[in-house]
Amino acid sequence: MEPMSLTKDILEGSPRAIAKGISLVENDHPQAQDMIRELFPHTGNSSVIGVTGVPGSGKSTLVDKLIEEISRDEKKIGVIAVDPSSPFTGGAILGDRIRMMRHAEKPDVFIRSMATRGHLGGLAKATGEAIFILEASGMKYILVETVGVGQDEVDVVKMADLVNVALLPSGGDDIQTFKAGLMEIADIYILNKADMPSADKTERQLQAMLDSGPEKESIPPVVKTVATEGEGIQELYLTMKRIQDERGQDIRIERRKRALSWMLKDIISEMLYRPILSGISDEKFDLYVQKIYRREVDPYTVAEDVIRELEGN
Ligand SMILES: Nc1nc2c(ncn2[C@@H]2O[C@H](COP(=O)(O)OP(=O)(O)OP(=O)(O)O)[C@@H](O)[C@H]2O)c(=O)[nH]1
Ligand SMILES: [Mg+2]
Repeated sequence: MEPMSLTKDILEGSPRAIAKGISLVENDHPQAQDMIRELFPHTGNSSVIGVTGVPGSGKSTLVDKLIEEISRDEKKIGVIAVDPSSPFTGGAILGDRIRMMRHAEKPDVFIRSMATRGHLGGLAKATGEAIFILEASGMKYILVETVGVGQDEVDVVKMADLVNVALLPSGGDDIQTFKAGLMEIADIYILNKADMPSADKTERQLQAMLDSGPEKESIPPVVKTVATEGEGIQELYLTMKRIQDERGQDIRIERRKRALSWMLKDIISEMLYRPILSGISDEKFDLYVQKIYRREVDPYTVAEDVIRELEGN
């Protein structure tokens, strides 16, 4: 079979084709599956860097500055901002997040936002596919920004080879990661907004927390940054490289396999789910919900009925 011309254009690094490919993935377009199939042999060779953290901790500003820093070494950089709030916008987002878009003018930097909602097959699958597209297009570094609230978002960042957790100074006694459940996944802590007066206090709290934390092979380093000024960004980049060098291949392989296993589960459930969902009309579905709501029937019985009916067909 002739490869799709879209696939060929993605492999050649055409930004238009990359954007189109990610749209296919976003919209669960039937063509997406063939495209990913064809791209797949060309994937798996980039460095995928996650940047997560509580809302407003400066993730987008950090990514913006990291693009600048990394592009000194390596020109081809892809960025995926997984955005929980905005519906899919084709990469145009308002406010501070738009700042990093200035890099989108550069021929070898590709930036794209993806909405977290509305993926039939789950967020891990959609993001994983977008990463495949960027890898196949020859991006050597792929940055994935995602807000660290909610299990889905946390799972996405766990697909990265290296996870940065951004924190900001807090006046209070608590460290935000406790709440967000990001403790276990950080390879590097970025204490951003180090220009704020409470930064030193937060740094001490964080260090104390890390020192008293559960036994770990290595305690994640803490890098202080003022992202708006670009302060600490070079150190952050060097720390990322150092960790990746020190670790060797084993951890990377383990992470890659874990990401693939999530994707595979998503893909299997989507393949099972799609015919079932398309087999029920919206009206019928609403009717079921009504019945469940009135306690005429429980949701398990309905689910079994639906599946049995489809199997009968
Ligand atoms: N004072 C100070 N402000 C900063 C710093 N870094 C980012 N900001 C500001 O903090 C605000 C939030 O920054 P973003 O980069 O949008 O944060 P974010 O984590 O991407 O936000 P969400 O994607 O909405 O969760 C913006 O107004 C930035 O200008 C910093 O180092 N110091
Ligand atoms: Mg952001």
